[in-house]
Amino acid sequence: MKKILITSALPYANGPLHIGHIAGAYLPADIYTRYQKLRGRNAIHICGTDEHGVAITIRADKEGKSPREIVDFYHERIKEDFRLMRIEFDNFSRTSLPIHHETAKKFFLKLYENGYINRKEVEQYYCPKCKRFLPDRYVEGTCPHCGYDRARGDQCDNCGRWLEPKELINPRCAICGTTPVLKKSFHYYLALSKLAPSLEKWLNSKKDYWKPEVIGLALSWVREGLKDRAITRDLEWGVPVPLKEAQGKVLYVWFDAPIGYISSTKEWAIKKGDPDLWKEWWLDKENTRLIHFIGKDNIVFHAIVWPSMLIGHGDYVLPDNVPANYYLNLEGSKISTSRNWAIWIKDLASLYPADYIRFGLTYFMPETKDSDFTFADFRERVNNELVNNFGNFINRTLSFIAKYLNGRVGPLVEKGSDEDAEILSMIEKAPYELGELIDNFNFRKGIIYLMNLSDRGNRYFDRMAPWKTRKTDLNRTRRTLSICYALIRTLSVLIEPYLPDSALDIRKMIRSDVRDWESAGSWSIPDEVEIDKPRVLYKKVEEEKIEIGEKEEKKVEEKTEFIKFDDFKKLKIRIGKIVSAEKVEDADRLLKLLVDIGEKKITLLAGIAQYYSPDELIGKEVPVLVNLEHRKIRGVVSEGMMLAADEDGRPILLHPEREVKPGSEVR
Ligand code: B3M
Ligand code: ZN
Repeated sequence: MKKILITSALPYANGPLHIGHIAGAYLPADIYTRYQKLRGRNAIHICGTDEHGVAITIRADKEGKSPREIVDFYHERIKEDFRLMRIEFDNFSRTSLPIHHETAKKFFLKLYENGYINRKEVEQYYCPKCKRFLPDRYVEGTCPHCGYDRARGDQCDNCGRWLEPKELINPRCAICGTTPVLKKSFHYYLALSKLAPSLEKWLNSKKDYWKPEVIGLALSWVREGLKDRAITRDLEWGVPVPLKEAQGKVLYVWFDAPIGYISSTKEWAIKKGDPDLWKEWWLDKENTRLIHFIGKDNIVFHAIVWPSMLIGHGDYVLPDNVPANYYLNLEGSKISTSRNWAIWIKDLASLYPADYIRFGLTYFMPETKDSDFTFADFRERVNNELVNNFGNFINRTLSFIAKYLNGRVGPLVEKGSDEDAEILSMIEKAPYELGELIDNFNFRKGIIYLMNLSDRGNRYFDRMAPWKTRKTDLNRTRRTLSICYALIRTLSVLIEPYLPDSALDIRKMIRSDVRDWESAGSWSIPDEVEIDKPRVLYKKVEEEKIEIGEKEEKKVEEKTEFIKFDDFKKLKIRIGKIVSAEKVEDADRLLKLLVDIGEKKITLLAGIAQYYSPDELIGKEVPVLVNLEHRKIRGVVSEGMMLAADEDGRPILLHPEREVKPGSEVR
C-alpha cells in the first residue's frame, strides 16, 4: 500500500482566510486526508504559511510594519481560522523557519550544480519616485496575453500565466503609480527551456487521470514554449541566494514556497522524534503518492514550475496528482479581499458551527467550474439537506428508539424481507461507492451520495411506519428501528471526513465505537444495544443573522462601478494653453475658448461665463479632453472639453502645478 503525502497550498501570511480559500484547497484536502486515514491508509497532510515574497512586504509597507510582524501575526490568525473549520494538518510549518531556509538553499545549489540555473545580466524596473528596484508584484500593468489591465509583474490573475515585469504593457509602480525606468542588474534563471522536454513527457503520463482542465492548461503552456524564468529578486525579505556573488538577493517566493512542503515534512519528522522519517515520504519514489491540493491560480506553479524543479533536482518524488479547484465567487462577483468582497472565516464561524459551514462549502466546491456562493443557497442547502434530511433521519430514529423501545435496539442478524434487505445491501456497498468518489476527488458527489443514503433511510422509515406498528407488532417496530440504527452507525463513519464534529456527536448518541471505513459496511448488531439520550443535532439557519455581512459588503460593491484600464486609456487628455476667450452671443453661461494643445489649436465651449471673465483666462493652462466627439452649440463647433472641478455645481479651474508644454499628456 502506497504512502499518501497530501499537501495543500501554503497560504500567504498576509491576511486571514475567506471561504474561497477553504472551498478551493483546504476543505477538499482535509476531507481527502481524513478519509484516507479512516480507511487505514498511511497518509499525512502537510502545510504551513508562505511567509516570503512581495505579497508580504507590500502588506507590511501598507501597514507600516515589518514583514516579521506581519507574518507572525497572520501565521497565528490563519492557524485559528483552520481550527475553526476543523481543518487538520500533521504539520503546519512556516517558511521563515531556519529548517526551511536551509532546505531551500540546498535545493537551489543542487539545481545550480546540475546545470539548471543560469546567471543573466538583466534590465530591471526601478521606480524613480520610490527610489528602489521593483521586483515582481511591485510592478503592475496590462497582461500581454489576455489584455487584463491589472496583471501583476509575477502573474496574471485573469489567465493564470506566469509573467515577468518587463512583459507588462503600460507598467506602473504598484506603490506610487509612477512609470518605472529600466536599470541594469543580474538574476538567476531556472532553465525551464532545458527542462521542458522531460516535463512534457511527464505531463503526458498524467493525461488519463488528472482533471482534464488541469492537464489541459499545463500541456497548452508547455506547447506554447517555456522560457527560462528569473528565480531571484532584489529584496531584503526572503531566503538569501546561497552564492557569494549574490549579496542582497533572495530567492523568488514561488521558488522557495513549494520547497516548504519538504521542509514542513522535515519538521514533522523532527517533532515525531525521528528526524529521518521525512525521507520515507520524499525519497521513496516507488511508494509515495504526492498530492497537491491548490486553487486554479496556482496551477502553473504546481504543474509546470515545481515539477520542473523536482526533475532538475532529481532526488525527490514528483506529484502524482494536482487536483486543482476553480474559483468560488460570492453572490455573482469574484471574491476580492481589497474590496472586502469576501466572507471571512472568522465571521462565518461566529454564526454557525463548523460542520454547517463545511457542509455548505462542500456543496459550493468549485470542482469542475467556477461556482457561486450565495447566502440564499447556503441556507437552503443547510436547511433542506443537513437539517430536514440528514439530521431529521437521525433524530426521528433515535427518538423512537428512546420512546418506544426504552432506548434499546438489536439484535439484527438476518437480512429479512426485500424492503429490509434493500437498505442493508445499501449499507454494505456504501463505503466502497463513497470511497471511490473521494479517491477520485469528487467531493461534491460524495456529500450528495451521503444525503441520498439518509434520504432513503427517511423513505424506509415512512414506509415502515413504526408509529403504527408499535401498537400492533413490536417485533416489526424493533426490526425497523434496528435497521435505521444500523444505517446511522454507517453514516456516523462515512460522514466523518465531511462533518467530523457531527460524526463524533452521532457516535456518542448511539454509543458506537465503530470508526474504521471497512467496518462501516457491516450492518449486523449481534447483541442488543442501548443508546444515549438523543439530542437534536442541527437547527435551521435563520435569515437575519447572515444578512448583516451581506448588506455591508454589498455597499462596498455598489459604491464604485469599475471601468477597465483600457477604457480609461481611450480618453485623450492634454494640457492646453488658453490663447483667447470671448463671450458667446445669446448664451450667458458660455465662453468660447481657443486653446493651444501642442500640435494645433482647437475651439472649446465652456459653461463658465458666470464665474470667470475672458480676460482672466488668457494664458492659463488647463486639462482638456481632446477626443470627445464634436458638438455644435449656437453655431459654434466645440472640439473637446475643458476639465474642471465641480464644487457643488460651481466650476473651479484646474492648472498644472508648474507650467508645462502645451499638449502634455494627462494620465
Ligand atoms: N502562497 C499563493 C496563494 O496563496 C501561495 C501558495 C504557495 S503553495 C507552495 O495563492
Ligand atoms: Zn493574462
